[in-house]
Amino acid sequence: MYAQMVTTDAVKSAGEMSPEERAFQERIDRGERIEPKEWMPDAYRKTLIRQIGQHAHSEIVGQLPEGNWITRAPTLERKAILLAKVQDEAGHGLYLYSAAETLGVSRDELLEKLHTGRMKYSSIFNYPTLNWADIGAVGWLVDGAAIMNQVPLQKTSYGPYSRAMVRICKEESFHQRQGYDIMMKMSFGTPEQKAMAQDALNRFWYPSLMMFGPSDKDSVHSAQSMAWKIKINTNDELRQKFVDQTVPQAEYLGLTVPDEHLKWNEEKGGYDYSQPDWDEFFDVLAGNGPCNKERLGARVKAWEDGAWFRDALTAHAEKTARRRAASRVAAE
Ligand code: FAQ
Repeated sequence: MYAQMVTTDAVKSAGEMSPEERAFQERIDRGERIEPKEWMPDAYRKTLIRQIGQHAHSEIVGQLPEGNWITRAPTLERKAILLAKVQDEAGHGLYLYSAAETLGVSRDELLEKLHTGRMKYSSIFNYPTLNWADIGAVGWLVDGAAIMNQVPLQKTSYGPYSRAMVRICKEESFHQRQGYDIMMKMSFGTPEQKAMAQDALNRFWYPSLMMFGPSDKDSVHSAQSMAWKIKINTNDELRQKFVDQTVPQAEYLGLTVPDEHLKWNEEKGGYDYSQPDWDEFFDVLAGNGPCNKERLGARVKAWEDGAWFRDALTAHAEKTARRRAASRVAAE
């Protein structure tokens, strides 16, 4: 089973809805934002927790493949840029965990689910970054795919999520540009550098296409999530837009997209392209990608290593509260 049992695939018709559900759906249809303390169907809340939580996890797990390259960036300037980007990802995780918390779930609960494999993070981060060109490819393709997915989410129906997305999207576009800048440097550099850039594109192309999720016919959540405007576009619509945007960028770099069937289709006004290997995608989701164990292991270790710090903060807060209470009693 590759999806969580949050039943969202059967969209209720207006006749099947309770009066509360109908009023809620009408608010969504009018384009109103739903705010934390307002009534919402339980499945809407659960779907948001699932999506926002998974998104938050992706941001913090996504720090790992890039963080690995901070010490090995080729120049001081590249190091400073990469450091800023990796810090931004931590910030995105924090905004998103905070948005999820407004739905009544704690950050600790979400992290516990991540650590025990009950929540997912984006499949892309289970692929390794083997050399510096991969850092370019991650910025260009992975952040590029993330922006394609997230710009529409600025209009998502849940207020805290849509507001978090506004800032995240601004930062993601800096991330995408820094990645493309690395790819330009390498593609217009020595033949060896260009070969590294091509190799990175070859390895990251299909995993980037997988970021948008399974094809529409296999997407279990799309129909209900779109009715609730938790998702604005289908997985295939966004994947197509990403391909159409990225192919000319690859051409500018003089690189070849690793797809022999890639062809401009005048009629549809977009490229025809090959699907990724969906068996590989489901296998990565099942925990069998090249880096799943390493990534999850690193997150669990970070959590365990931080236990003393969380304990110290709690002990300090308790001690301060006790002192305050004692001085209040003494003053009375
Ligand atoms: N990886 O029915 P659908 C980033 C799961 S942020 C893993 O189509 P849905 C920034 C899906 O969760 C990247 N799992 O599901 C960055 C569901 O399983 P569940 C993350 C995937 O929710 C850059 C099942 O398959 N972005 O990269 C994936 O309608 C560089 C059925 O699929 C977001 O999370 C996948 N690729 O659509 C950071 C954006 N695809 O949950 C650092 C918000 C599908 O029932 C460095 N999320 N699944 O167990 C979304 O837009 C949606 O959740 C989708 C999936 C489009 C990802």
